[in-house]
Amino acid sequence: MRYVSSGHSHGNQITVVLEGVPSNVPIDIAKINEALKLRRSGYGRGSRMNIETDQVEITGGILYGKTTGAPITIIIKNNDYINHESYMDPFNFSKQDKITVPRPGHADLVGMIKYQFDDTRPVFERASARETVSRVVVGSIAEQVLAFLDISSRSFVTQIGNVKLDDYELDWDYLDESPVFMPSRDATKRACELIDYAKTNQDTLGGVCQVEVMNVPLGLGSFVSHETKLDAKIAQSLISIQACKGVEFGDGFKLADNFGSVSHDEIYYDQGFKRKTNHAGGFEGGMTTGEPIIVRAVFKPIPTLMKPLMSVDIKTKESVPSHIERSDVCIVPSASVICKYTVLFEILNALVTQFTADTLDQLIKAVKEYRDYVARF
Ligand code: EPS
Repeated sequence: MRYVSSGHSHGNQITVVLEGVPSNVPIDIAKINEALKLRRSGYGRGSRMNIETDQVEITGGILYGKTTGAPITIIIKNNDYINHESYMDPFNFSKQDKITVPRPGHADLVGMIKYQFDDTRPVFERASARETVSRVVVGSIAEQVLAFLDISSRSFVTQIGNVKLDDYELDWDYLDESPVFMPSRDATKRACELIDYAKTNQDTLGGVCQVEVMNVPLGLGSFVSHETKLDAKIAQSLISIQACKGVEFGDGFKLADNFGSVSHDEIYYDQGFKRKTNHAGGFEGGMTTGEPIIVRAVFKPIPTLMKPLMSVDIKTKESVPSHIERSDVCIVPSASVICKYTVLFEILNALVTQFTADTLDQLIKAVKEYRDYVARF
C-alpha cells in the first residue's frame, strides 16, 4: 500500500490517493469523518479548527460502498480557502504579501534556502500540519480493514509539559471525556490549566502520546534486512508527523536505566508461546511478537509563538522578531489521534505485503491460516 497527498494548508483542498487496499472492503465514510473530528478537537487547538469541518469526499476506488481494489481518491476541502483565495489560487492570484522572516523551529528558513524562495509561504503552506488530515483518512480506512482481522487500537496522551500520567491514578472510563485525551481527571485538569497558562503567556506546549495496537499477528515485518523491519517503518512514519522529535517502543528510553535481567520478556508455553511481560513493546528483531504494540512519540512545543523568538529578515539581514501567525497552543491531543492512524496504516501495509491478497476475503483467510499455524507451532 502507499499513498500520496497534495495540497496547501490554505489552498482549496487536500487530495489523497491511496493504493493497494484489497477489494470488497465496506467503507463507512462516517467513521472517517469521526476520526477527522477527533483530530480537530483537543484542548489547546487554535481558532482555525472552528473554521474547518473536514467532510471527506471520495471520487475514486469505491463503488457501491466498497473498495474496488483500485486507487482511492479522497478530497478534504479547506474551508479557510475563501479567506486566502487572493494569494492561494495557484494561477489567479491578485495579492502576494511576501513573508520574509522565518520562524525558528519551523521549516521556513531551510525550506526557503533549499528551494530558492524569497517568501516563507511556499514552504509553510506545505510544511503545515494541515497535511495530517491525509494520515488520518488513510489510517481510518486501514482501521476499517483491520477490524475484519480483530485488530483493535487506542491512543492517549501521557504527558503535556510537566504533567505526566505516571504521577496520577489511571481511569480508563474517563478517557473519552478528557479534552486532552488523558485517562485521568486530575491530570486532565492540570494539563488544561497548564495550556491556559501557556496561552496567557503567548507560549506553546509539547508532550508525549502513546499508541497501542492489540491482537496483531506474530511475525509481521522481518529481521532479514534494514528495510523490512516494521518497528523502523512505524518510527519513520511517526517521526515524519510535524513537530515529532522522538519515538520509543515499550520501555523505550527507560531501558537505559535497567539491567538486562529485567529488560526482556521471558517466554513460557501455555497453548502457544507467550510472554510474561512486554518491555519490548511488541517488537523483537523488527518483527511483531504477538504482544500489544506499544509506541510513544514526543512532540515539541510548536514553533509558531505569539511572543515571537528572534530571527533575521532574509531581505535586509536585520535581526527582527519572527513572523506571527495564528496558530495552536498545544497539539499533543490531536497528535495522539494522528499517531494512532499513522501506526494503523503501517500495520495494514505490513499485512497486505506479507499476505498478498487482492480481496478482503483472501486477506481474512490468509491471516486466519497463518494465525492457526502460529498457534500450532
Ligand atoms: C499549522 C497552523 C495552524 C493550525 C494548522 C497547522 O493553522 P493556521 O495557520 O491556519 O491557523 O491550525 O493545523 C491545521 C490547519 C489542521 O487542520 O490541523 C501549522 O503551521 O502547521
